[in-house]
Amino acid sequence: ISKLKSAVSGLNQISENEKSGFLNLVTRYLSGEAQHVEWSKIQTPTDEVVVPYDTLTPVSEDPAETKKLLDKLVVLKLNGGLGTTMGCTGPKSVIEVRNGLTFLDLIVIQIETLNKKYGCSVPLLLMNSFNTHDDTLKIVDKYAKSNIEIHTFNQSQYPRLAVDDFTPLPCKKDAGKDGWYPPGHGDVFPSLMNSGKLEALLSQGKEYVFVANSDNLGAVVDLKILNHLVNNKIEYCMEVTPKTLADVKGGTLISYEGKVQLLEIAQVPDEHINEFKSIEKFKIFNTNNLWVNLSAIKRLVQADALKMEIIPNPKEVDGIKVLQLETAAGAAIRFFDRAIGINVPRSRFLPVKATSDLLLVQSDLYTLSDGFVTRNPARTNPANPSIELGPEFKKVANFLSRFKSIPSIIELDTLKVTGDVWFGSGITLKGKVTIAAKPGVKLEIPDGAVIADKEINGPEDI
Ligand code: UPG
Repeated sequence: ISKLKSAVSGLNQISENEKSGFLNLVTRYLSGEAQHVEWSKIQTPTDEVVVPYDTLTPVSEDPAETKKLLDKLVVLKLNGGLGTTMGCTGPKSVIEVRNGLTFLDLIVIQIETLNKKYGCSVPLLLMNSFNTHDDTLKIVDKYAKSNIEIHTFNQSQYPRLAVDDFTPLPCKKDAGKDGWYPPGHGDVFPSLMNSGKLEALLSQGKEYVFVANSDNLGAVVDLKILNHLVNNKIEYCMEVTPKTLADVKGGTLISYEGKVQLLEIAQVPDEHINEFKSIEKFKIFNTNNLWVNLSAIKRLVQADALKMEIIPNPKEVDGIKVLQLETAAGAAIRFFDRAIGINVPRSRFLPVKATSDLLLVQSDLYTLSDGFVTRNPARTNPANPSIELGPEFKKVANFLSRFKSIPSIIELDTLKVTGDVWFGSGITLKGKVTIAAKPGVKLEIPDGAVIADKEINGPEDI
């Protein structure tokens, strides 16, 4: 650590706060401080700890009361991540989701609508990383005339560590941006404080921050939740939702030694992995929609009390094995007083992680109004279709070029597409559909085709 300390002191690209935050994280990691979970002590949280959404008290119909409530709120979107997994350069939030509007456009329109409706002034905060800062600022400029205050701040920038000798990569070689990393969204708490934003918000009378992933289209302000938190003086609330077999990796909430706690798959002993993944014992998972009291954040950051589990993330830069240590915002739940989960409807979790999710939200399964994406009631099946697209569709640009228009999927159950497949316009897909082009052969689905419960391997099958 002392060797590392002197190496880090020479890194003049980062602040003193960043240097000490980084050294603390590495020290904690090296000390092997891990949060071991004793399996037999895990208890299923009661309805008092994970409150069912339907039991929340309805909010007052008086718009003046609603305005009072909203005046306490600030919305923060986690915007440090890039769109690389969807084949895009730049921040993920600038990917166009629907009708030419990006994640960021939709977020701004939603808050503008809220502010107009209730005559309030909920500000939007964007937590950027050094990876997303410049591009985001260019885009935020275009909202200068909107009725919302948009603030941006940067999360920490930490050096990647060379695995062989634990030297910060930027001390070893000039790897440019690749020498550094943003240390996960758990960094939101110290960064909010170190940027001065936390103090500024508190002095404006703000009390709660609603934190969410910028790619979750379902993460909109919910008055019933905010009202519940204010009335019950809740310091931290995590929105969880019933787990389906597709969500086996997400963290779950448990009661442990009298406290509510996030349990991640990485903390689960091997012999219990299947139990963890099953949807019988662990029925809920973290949406990463988090509501946190601002004064409580200040108290805990000042006391250096937020010691979330460290997630080691190994990578390789120019053939050098490196390690980056990260933390997650959801893991902070156990440090707050009066922390709860709220079990929300699935509609509050609509993430876009891959182009198959884009297909869902661009289709007739959803409609868009005032920035809000709403599910089409014409679909009777409560579950969304399961969609699997081959690697030809992985990048957004390729995905878009392969569909003349997005097919109607209201009655679709499953879709699996492999090979060089191209979709015409006005296509309808129903039931279970598999489309598999033969290797090296282009397969075009003609305009207006209606495909129901079929496997298509060539034009003769359509
Ligand atoms: N992000 C940052 N800074 C970072 C890392 C991520 O701002 O250093 C942002 C990122 O841009 C995105 C959000 O944080 O908006 C979430 O990041 P991501 O890597 O997509 O997290 P996930 O793997 O999706 O996991 C989070 C929670 C998990 C939860 C899941 C729901 O950790 O518990 O189940 O979100 O999608």
